[in-house]
Amino acid sequence: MIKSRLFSAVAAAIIALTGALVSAAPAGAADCPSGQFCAWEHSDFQGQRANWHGDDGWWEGYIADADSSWANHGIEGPGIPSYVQVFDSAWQGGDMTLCLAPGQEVNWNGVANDRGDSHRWAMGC
Ligand SMILES: [Ca+2]
Ligand SMILES: [Ca+2]
Repeated sequence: MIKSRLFSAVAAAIIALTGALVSAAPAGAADCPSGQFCAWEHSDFQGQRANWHGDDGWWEGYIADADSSWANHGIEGPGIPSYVQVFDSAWQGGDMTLCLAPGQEVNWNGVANDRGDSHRWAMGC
């Protein structure tokens, strides 16, 4: 009887521990849909988010020149452009302020901060 109660307690502890591990989100993972590029108006993936499947030569007013953190959740595969290049001016003009590798998340970048106006998917940086 005592033995079986002890076993139950150990089993319950293991189940609780496993549950905690499964429910914990990956540290620092930005909330950005799979296959998309996301930009936030504030650092640390805060504030309004913009997200795109494809290229955009003219960002919406709320994110243009307001981008402060970024995440590339693009899909990788043969022949698929999975890097993201961000530009200072519309229609992929001006300086490239930032380039993100597939899966890369940038919670702050002083050079690129509040400068983005357009982006495109590319095969590299
Ligand atoms: Ca900003
Ligand atoms: Ca700009």
